[in-house]
Amino acid sequence: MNPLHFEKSFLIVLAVTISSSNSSVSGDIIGFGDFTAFEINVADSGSLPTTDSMSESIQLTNQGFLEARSIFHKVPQPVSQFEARFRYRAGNAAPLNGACFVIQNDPRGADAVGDNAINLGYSCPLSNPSACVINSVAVSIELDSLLPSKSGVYTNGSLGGGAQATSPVNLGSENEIEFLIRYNGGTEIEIEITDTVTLENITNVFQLGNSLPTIVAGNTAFVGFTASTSGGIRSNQFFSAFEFIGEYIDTDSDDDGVPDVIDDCPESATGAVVDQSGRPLGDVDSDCDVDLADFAVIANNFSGPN
Ligand SMILES: [Ca+2]
Ligand SMILES: [Ca+2]
Ligand SMILES: [Ca+2]
Ligand SMILES: [Ca+2]
Repeated sequence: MNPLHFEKSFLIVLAVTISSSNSSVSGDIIGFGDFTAFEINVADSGSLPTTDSMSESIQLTNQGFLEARSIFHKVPQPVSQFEARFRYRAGNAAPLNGACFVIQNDPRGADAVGDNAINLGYSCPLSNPSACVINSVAVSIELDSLLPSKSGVYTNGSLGGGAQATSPVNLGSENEIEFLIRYNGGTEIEIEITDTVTLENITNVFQLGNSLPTIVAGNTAFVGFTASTSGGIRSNQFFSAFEFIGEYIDTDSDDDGVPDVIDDCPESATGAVVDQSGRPLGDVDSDCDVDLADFAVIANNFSGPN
């Protein structure tokens, strides 16, 4: 159990009425183990991913045609702050093949998987919009055969733009590549990538544009990986040495008992009586306060006499 992990006592009360999923937070993930704690999803008809409980590694794509796969831990993990590590190895690196590390609260939960090829098992084409993994943040692994490989950070199942070259590290070199992903709260995420053979190393910082718990709509979320192959030259992709150390912080800026992450009015007036969304009772014009404008709406619509 992570010694940094704590829960505020009010959560025990909130758990009953607002979000029972927030009431329990799992411990850390240290390795894939025997894989029974993970859901493995295959959205193609190719040969199934191969798992090895001895080395705690999984071959998520098998050089099959248009593969789209994912693996997620079955229990949502604390994501207010976290450090994630894993090793990735690609054989037969080719364009339109790749993978993502994903944190998500998609409605499919641990069964979420996106589309194949350029969608990396995370995104989706216009023809298959429900495949996109939403309420999510992804760190991409974008392979190429001639150009430098790339890595970027994306949200809500939308890929494209923003990835940066990982040179001098080549993600498709067939060497074991170690990823270290750090999120300290706030709106930045740091990705450190190391080739464990050449020891070449690069660190990139990406802006999320919002806090990660806000993007994934929760202080807990499913964590795991997606991967794809293309219809052309196709890659093998292996994951191992997965660790996820997360911390759960349920910030409640206005102290109304509704955590910021699900509070429609995170700065409502001190002492205001609020509804389950953290909105003050009587805020009929939905601007998070209760004032004469709200009273005017009521007066205009008053239909008495009682
Ligand atoms: Ca609040
Ligand atoms: Ca509020
Ligand atoms: Ca108002
Ligand atoms: Ca107002």
